[in-house]
Amino acid sequence: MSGTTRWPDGFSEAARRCRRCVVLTGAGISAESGLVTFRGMQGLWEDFNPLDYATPEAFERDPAKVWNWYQWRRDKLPLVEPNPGHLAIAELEGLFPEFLLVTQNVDGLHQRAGSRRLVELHGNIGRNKCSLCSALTQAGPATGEVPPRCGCGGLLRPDVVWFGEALPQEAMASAWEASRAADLFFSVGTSGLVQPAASLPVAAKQNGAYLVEVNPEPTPLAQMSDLALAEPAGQAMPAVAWEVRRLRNGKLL
Ligand code: BJW
Repeated sequence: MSGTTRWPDGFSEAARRCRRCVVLTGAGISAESGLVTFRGMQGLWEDFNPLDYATPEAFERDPAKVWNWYQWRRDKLPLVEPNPGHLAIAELEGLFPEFLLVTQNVDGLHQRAGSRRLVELHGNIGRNKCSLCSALTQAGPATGEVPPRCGCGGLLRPDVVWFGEALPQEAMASAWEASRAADLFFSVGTSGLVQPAASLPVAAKQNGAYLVEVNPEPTPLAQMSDLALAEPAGQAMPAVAWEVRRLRNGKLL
């Protein structure tokens, strides 16, 4: 969709009337910043088995291997920037009376793009968590011991959610509440395969939201979406923000 393309009437109506907007993002939103996604060709899971890197059992078996993998991913973050997709989502936040960005990403790029009303479902790679006392600390530069230890003696791990672990309770509760109440819901750059995040757009749709999916590849969600934009997020989301701004003409209500 570009600024000159005709948007479906259903979208225009939903965007004009919307009071509560939710955007769910996944790794695809950061692809155009140069961060690889998890699934699909050239995804992280092509080269790294998630069972060896993204489970508590993997960390117990070989903490140094898991720590080094996350350190390798952390080291890339200062080298990348938010892209037009992140920036457009940050702009959407100011165009609706109520707005929540629910991200599965751990890369912090939404915050760097200016998003403030957001919850992180899978944690943040910029923090560490003690595997013994659960104390949280900012991740610092590499030190001698791998992984480093907390003051209590426990091994530090990245503060991210691995398979089989519960999602942060407060973030998940906010995400459910906002999704069920949403009248406009965008699912952007996620394969929709990982639960419970994948159920949020379904809950929104079942509760009457107009559902928009943005993903260049087909996903299970496309079938139930009111509008499926098969485009990269860095192209689609600026066009969405442009159209929403035009339709709402600066009005929040
Ligand atoms: C673009 C693009 C562009 C590319 N523009 N788009 C019910 C049924 C079956 C299984 C389960 C179930 N409930 C729970 C489970 C188990 C499991 C699960 O879902 N497994 C399935 C995979 C089968 N879920 C869990 O274990 C979760 N925990 C849980 O449910 O706990 C219950 C519990 C309760 C109480 C006590 C104890 C437990 C935890 C899930 C944690 C996921 N963690 C990861 C790693 C995070 C840390 C890290 O970064 O390393 O999170 S896995 C990985 O997948 C990461 C992502 O956030 C997540 C989702 O992936 P995402 O973002 O969708 O990325 P991709 O790569 O899949 O897709 C990218 C998309 O972008 C593609 O579609 C592209 O086409 C698209 N794209 N370029 C727009 N330019």
